[in-house]
Amino acid sequence: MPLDIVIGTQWGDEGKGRIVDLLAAQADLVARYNGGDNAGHTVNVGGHTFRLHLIPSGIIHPHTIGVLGNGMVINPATLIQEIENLKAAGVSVTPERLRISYAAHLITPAHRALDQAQERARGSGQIGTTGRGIGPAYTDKAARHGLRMEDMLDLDTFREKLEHHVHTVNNWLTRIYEADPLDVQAVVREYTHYATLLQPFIADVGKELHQALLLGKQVLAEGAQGTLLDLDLGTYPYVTSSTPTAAGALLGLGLGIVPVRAVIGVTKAFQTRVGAGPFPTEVFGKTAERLRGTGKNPWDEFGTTTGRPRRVGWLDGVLLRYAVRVNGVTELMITKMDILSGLSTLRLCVAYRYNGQTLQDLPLGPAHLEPFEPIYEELPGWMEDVTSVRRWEDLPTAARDYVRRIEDLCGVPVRRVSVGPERSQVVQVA
Ligand code: 2SA
Ligand code: GDP
Ligand code: MG
Repeated sequence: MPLDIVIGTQWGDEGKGRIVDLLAAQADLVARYNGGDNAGHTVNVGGHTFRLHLIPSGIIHPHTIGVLGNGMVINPATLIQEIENLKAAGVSVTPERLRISYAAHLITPAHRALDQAQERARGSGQIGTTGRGIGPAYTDKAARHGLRMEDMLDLDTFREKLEHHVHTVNNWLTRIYEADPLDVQAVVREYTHYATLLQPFIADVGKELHQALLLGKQVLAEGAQGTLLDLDLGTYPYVTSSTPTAAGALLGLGLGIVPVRAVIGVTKAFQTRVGAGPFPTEVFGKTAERLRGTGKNPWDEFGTTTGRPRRVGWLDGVLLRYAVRVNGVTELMITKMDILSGLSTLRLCVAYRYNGQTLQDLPLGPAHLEPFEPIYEELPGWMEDVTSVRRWEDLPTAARDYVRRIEDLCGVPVRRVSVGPERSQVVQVA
């Protein structure tokens, strides 16, 4: 029963989309299990750039089936647009190829308005959410008055539930946040239209995935965001509202504790974060500009969903070890090695200093990182352009040493490194 789980080991945007695309060549089903259209997963194939927010990146391979699990929160407007965009790019997305859990929750314009109003109200304490309604949709789920995909199957009760939901949120928006109310009937009309389009896709995906695994099919679970944004295990409260870590895959797909073959951790060769919250290895000035890029290249460090510039810094080995542990990572994939070309010296955080002590590990998880000062190891960089390298032995020695040092630091092998955004720009580690 081969189930592989791909997760981000940092604060998201590690390049999970491109790695899932790579691994999906061998998968039968590719399944997203958490988050919603806050995610932005980019895949480049033959010069075409796909930016996926909800549909698993594996869908680009014509032989796969894409699954949206019960752990997700789905904005139907984004989903329908994404289906259309994929179709226009020649990727067929039919109800046979895309299966959506009946138990996934819906995001409405009311959730989005509330997310944005709540962020405004936080003032200087903003989380820096994507404004996509993620937090409010998961709040409704936990409060047990959320709307689920299955509600779309009975239009009469769906309309009633929607009316009640938008009325309730309108009350909060106007009374608590002094924001404008939404037009209830406009939302109801819009969402009943979406329901008629999406009904054929709704399924018991947990059952289907279970059956597929029993038949020996290969399932690839695709995490969104990253370990340090996990609601329980991340830099709380500067986190998202879902479970991006590997354990979220089983629950978020409706699977039991089935055997997992590999937990593949995707790690960017440096650190990035979008939104507020602690970031011990953050850098500013020229180095930051160098790592971030200017926005001219599509792979520069700007949000795939919101376009926000990402904060950047050196790779944090302490947080990476933590991510390896809490996910049960069995192997790593390092992305964006090409971005480090041309830096004469690289810094790698191997421990923290706190109160005069050297810490190899986090005493109480990653929520309170502010007082920790990174202890860096300096490694020689490399000047060569590596974007056309395809064999391990052709990478500069300094690049290979950097990868080996990361393996030493976290105790798991690095299987592949990527040297550019295109599907083919990958090197198998010997
Ligand atoms: P939210 O909207 O409630 O999930 O925001 C809470 C925190 O989670 C962060 N978050 C993300 N971080 C990195 N990448 C994400 N996806 C997009 C991308 C982000 C974008 O691929 O670039 O376009 O800005 C993502 N989604 C959520 C968010 O920044 C908050 O810190
Ligand atoms: P995800 O959310 O983890 O899927 O990552 P994003 O798609 O948000 O951000 C990763 C960005 O880096 C995308 O623009 C990718 O096309 C790009 N990318 C991925 N791997 C590489 C790489 O090895 N080199 C370069 N230059 N870009 C890469
Ligand atoms: Mg992303």
